[in-house]
Amino acid sequence: MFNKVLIANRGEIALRIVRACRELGVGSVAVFSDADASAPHAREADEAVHIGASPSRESYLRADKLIEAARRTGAEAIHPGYGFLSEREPFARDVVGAGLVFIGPPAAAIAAVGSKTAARALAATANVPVVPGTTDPLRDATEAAEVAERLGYPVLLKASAGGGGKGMRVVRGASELAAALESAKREAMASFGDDAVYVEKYIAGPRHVEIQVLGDQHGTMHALGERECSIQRRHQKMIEEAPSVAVSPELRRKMGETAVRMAKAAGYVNAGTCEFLLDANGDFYFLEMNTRLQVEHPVTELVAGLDLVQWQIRIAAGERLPIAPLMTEPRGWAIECRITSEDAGNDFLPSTGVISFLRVPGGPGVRWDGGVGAGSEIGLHYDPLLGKLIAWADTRDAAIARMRRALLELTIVGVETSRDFHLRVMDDPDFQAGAIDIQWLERRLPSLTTGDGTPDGEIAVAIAAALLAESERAGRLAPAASSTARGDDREAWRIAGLRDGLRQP
Ligand code: MV4
Repeated sequence: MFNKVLIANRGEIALRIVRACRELGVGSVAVFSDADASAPHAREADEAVHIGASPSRESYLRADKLIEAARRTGAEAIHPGYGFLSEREPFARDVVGAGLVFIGPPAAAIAAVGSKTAARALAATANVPVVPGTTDPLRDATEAAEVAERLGYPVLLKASAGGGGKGMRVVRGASELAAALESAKREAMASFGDDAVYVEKYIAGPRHVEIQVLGDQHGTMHALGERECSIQRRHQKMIEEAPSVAVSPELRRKMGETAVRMAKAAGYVNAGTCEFLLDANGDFYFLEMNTRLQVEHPVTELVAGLDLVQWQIRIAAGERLPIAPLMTEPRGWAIECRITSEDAGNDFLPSTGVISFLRVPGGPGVRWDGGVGAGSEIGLHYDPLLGKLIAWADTRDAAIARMRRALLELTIVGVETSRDFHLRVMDDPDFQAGAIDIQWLERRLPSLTTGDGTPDGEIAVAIAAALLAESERAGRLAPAASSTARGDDREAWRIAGLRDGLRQP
């Protein structure tokens, strides 16, 4: 096992990796930018190295500084987390070139599935179902029309270099095709500097279901069940769960075998994810492979009963996975809500400020993977994820009730957050019935983001009074500085609680 691991990331995922290292008895080295000088991830790690200015390209995206920090501190391996450099083939190669271990797949596996079209072609050779269509770029509108006619409308134009839905166009009939091709090409060129576009049959109203895989360096590869990730907005996932209401044990086995076949074809090692579209008939189609630990990995951990980050580190150190399946059937149900500093009532506008108060939920079956504390300054340098709230219970209904309870306990003062939005989703009849697909959230947004009718001024006064009273009790404020009498203190919390739906009036 390693003596020391450098964590090339920040926020909740850096802290998550620190925790895994500590449980394994492995030392941890955090890195931090100017903006993160007093961030929890840097404080909690055994050591912390300053790597540059606040903008990511001057810090968390600087491969040279990260590798140098590992060398200087004597770390033997680098965990990239997600985002930043985690899926960059050159980074994985440079880490190994510097005599360090990359805690992730081999650079060649990242390359094998890095481009969507390369992954699609590889899938086809591995007998992994892909959406019917082309892989080679369309030469012109005539060829596009021929292929579309053969597939049958509606079809979907996709940018070969694509990602995040850029350069994607639904085409419902021949008359729309030429114009859609032109605009898809234009957008692809503007976004990726490459105007190659190909065409697929359009799958209407599917779910986004992904399979977690885990493989060691000795040829053992396991599937760890699915995650349902259909609740997303503009290609940003907001709520994930495991298992999926749409996946039977039989389908789980089939999708699992398919994902393992795909991963083996890519020469994959470590934790990875195969993304699929699952249609209403139970047919599934490979979309792409993510070659990193994912944000939503905790829901898999809770129903599989294992620690994915610890396994990533153990696999990178050369350990063997058991030959027997790590998970047969998921146990219970897990749901994750991404808590972001975004104002759902205002088109999810990023909100900035200092977190003046943070109450983290607890109790049975509740997990908070956070990256901020009271005093944290939330700016615009990094993505707005403050933390992830994960609830586990025996059944889906009980997990929803538990998530609702935990969301009510979660109190963040100082920035707007997505908490209330998540509460509304938990209370939504469609969500409760599991009747969701990839378009559900955007269809439903108007009713999920309207105000709750409680005057903001009253809430602010109640929370401020309660905070003041808490400070006073903690001795941070002299009683004279607080105008809050004992009785008002309880009253303030009562008003704050009413707004939260914690108590009946
Ligand atoms: C599709 C599709 C329907 N039919 N392909 C969106 C981003 C890219 N990764 C793949 N995407 C889609 N491909 C066919 N043939 C619908 C989507 C899609 C989507 C997929 C997964 C999660 C969210 C989505 C939101 C909109 C569209």
